[in-house]
Amino acid sequence: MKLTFRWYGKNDSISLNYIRQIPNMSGVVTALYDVPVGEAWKEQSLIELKKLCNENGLEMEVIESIPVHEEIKYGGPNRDYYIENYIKNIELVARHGVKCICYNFMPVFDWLRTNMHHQNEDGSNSLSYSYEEFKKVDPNNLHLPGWDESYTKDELNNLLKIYQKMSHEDLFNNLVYFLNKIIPVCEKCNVNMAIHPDDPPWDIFNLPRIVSNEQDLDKMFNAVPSKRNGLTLCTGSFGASKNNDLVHMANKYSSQGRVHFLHMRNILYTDDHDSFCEVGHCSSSGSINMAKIVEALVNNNFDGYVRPDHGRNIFGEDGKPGYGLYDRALGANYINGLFEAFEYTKKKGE
Ligand code: DNO
Repeated sequence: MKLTFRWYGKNDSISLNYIRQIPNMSGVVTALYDVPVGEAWKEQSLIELKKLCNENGLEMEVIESIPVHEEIKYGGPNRDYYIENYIKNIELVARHGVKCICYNFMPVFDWLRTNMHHQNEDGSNSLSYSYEEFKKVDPNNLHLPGWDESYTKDELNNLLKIYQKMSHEDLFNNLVYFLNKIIPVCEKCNVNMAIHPDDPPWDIFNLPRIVSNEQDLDKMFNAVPSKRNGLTLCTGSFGASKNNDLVHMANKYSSQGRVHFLHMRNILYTDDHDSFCEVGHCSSSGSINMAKIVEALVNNNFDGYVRPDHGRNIFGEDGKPGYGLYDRALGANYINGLFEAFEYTKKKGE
């Protein structure tokens, strides 16, 4: 595996020099975050970004994300224009050594939480999702921070209206349309596409979601079988649904060579509904057995990228929710420990 760390570019309060000090860190996962969704990226900006990483001893082999324009998702009249731009971006990043692109196909919203600063007993805070709180949220009047992109109220309402007419099947067909155009390009330029699961993995606000569980993944991989069409195995996202068997999924998709990227995050279920709180990365902190997932991946010779996903704010840090330094650094070294132990055991048994 290659250990990486998400870095939000020059505006990130965490310096590359700190990131490189985390043991075994190979590189950062980043993007040109200031380009409007759907537009072609500028080569010069990418070159500068990569130069910054490399000067600090870090690689830039994973992009998270090249966001997918909503017109591609809902099949709007300009989708081919946006797909052409997407292809240009794949070709561009591939020319500069990128091997893996993380993206998602969630309509309108990316990840969703009801509290960005849930107070934990130990004085730390983290992101959480409460079933009760969520019931009170009015999608037409949203004030929930945390998305990579934001809309004006009118834009949001228009988008929500468009999607109300769409079924899961419509959205799925648009995903397949998109993949059929981009995957041949990825094959030519040796780039893996790693779709990020829905977070949380169920429909929200009556919007269809189609990357939530094993059935969804099978359907997508059957429709577009190329191995370039792969997955970001996000333990916290899939894990939020008690119906997802993460160890089975890790085994199955890594044996198929489809896990290109691993996001490691633990959550604690806080009620019998769908509520959860994000916790420290190790298994004893939450509801997910992280060791068994890593064991499954190592047994299937997983050699993709890994990053610690959302951390808590600890040690008095007031970091970007989910993306502070300290807890993710602890998480990174926990990941190092798990992989080292399972890889050692595997080698010994061979
Ligand atoms: C949340 C992230 C997501 C992810 C996108 C990929 O912390 O994992 O925002 O980057 O869904 O497009």
